[in-house]
Amino acid sequence: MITVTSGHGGRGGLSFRREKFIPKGGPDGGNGGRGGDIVLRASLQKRTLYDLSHRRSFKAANGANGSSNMRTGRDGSDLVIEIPAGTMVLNAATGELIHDFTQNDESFVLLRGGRGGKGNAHFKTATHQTPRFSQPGEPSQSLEIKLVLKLIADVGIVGLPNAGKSTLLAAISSATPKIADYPFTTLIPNLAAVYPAHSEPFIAADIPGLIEGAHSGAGLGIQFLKHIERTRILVHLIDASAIDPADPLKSYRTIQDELSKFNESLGAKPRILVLNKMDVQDASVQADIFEKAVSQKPVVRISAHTGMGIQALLQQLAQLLDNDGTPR
Ligand SMILES: Nc1nc2c(ncn2[C@@H]2O[C@H](COP(=O)(O)OP(=O)(O)OP(=O)(O)O)[C@@H](O)[C@H]2O)c(=O)[nH]1
Ligand SMILES: [Mg+2]
Repeated sequence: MITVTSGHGGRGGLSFRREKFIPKGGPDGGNGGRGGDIVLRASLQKRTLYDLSHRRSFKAANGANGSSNMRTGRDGSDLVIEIPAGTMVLNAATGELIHDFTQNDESFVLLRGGRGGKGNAHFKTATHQTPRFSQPGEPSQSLEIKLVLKLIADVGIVGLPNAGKSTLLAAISSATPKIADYPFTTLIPNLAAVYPAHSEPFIAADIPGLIEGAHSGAGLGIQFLKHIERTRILVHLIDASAIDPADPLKSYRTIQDELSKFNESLGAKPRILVLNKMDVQDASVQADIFEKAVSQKPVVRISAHTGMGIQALLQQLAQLLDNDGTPR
């Protein structure tokens, strides 16, 4: 839980002109400055809420008071708190959802700073030449919030059963998921940290195999589509050795359809198409046929088994996460 507080407005100035030869100068108190806002901003540079876990409170600057000579007080600067896209902001007291950050660079003003008070110059009228009062600034506001990261992983590995998803996870991390040559080996998502050579580490999730009708509950069902929703980008893994030359896009379409039928944003999630099992004889022939038929580019070829193409895939993933890591 974090407490955030906006800045209060500065008080209006209370002052009268005092100059030689002008014995009765008019009121010249300037207005107070505006208090700073509390702004939350979804940033690509943030992948976890870890930094925020060390601090319990955040406060924006107050507006400065107005002063003599019609000087307006300085505005308090806004406090911008950076969070990862995919963060939900909840009211800690009521549990109510205040804002759901779905886009990078999205900003949301959580609390407005108080307006500055008017200086006494503002209150001068024809009948009231010497106002001996000024307005206080608006007070600051405080709120207790809870930040929840909806994402379970940066990269979700999806595909038909047996495509080699768990083998890929094992190849890119130190995880040791169960791997077997029958479908539905993986029953719950496996998560693991991946450390690419020259970029930020990320979390990958090996999602249980999807089959046709998953969006309406077939196979291991809808639960896993929900997991996929909580990843930033996807690796769509296809077993190249199983591509049917007569209908090369069949398995690709099956997964693609399931994702879009579950919901539109899932269908539109950034993804990399990966052909696996390139070590198998004739896989490259099938891969060529597939690549000709599919419009989505690029298509990365790997063998999770031998490690072929894995480094190139990791670089592509790191790049996509850096450039387009939108959660939906
Ligand atoms: N030849 C070859 N076999 C592979 C490769 N990757 C995976 N396999 C084999 O394919 C089979 C399925 O691999 P898994 O990693 O369990 O597949 P999965 O996609 O996790 O399957 P589910 O969890 O059942 O959805 C296993 O027998 C693996 O050894 C590869 O690059 N080349
Ligand atoms: Mg598996």
